[in-house]
Amino acid sequence: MCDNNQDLDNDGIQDDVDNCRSVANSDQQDTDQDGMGDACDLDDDEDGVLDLEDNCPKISNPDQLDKNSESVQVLHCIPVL
Ligand SMILES: [Ca+2]
Ligand SMILES: [Ca+2]
Ligand SMILES: [Ca+2]
Ligand SMILES: [Ca+2]
Repeated sequence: MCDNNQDLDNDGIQDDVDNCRSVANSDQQDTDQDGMGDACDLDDDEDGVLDLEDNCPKISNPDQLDKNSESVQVLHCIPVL
């Protein structure tokens, strides 16, 4: 792939290797490694629950069981209110 020096979001990562071309995310963090950076991935952990509703946006927990810390789930993540 040619080096086109294009960087739409000015995060220092060129568009052809940027996993979020229109959102600045210089760390390129991609929790679920699906090729879409966390900054523009609506579901960072790929558990099917969108980040906005996911009580553990970076931990795959489709059952969302530890929401009130009363369940036996041992995920220990802080619920997102
Ligand atoms: Ca960029
Ligand atoms: Ca991702
Ligand atoms: Ca999720
Ligand atoms: Ca989750």
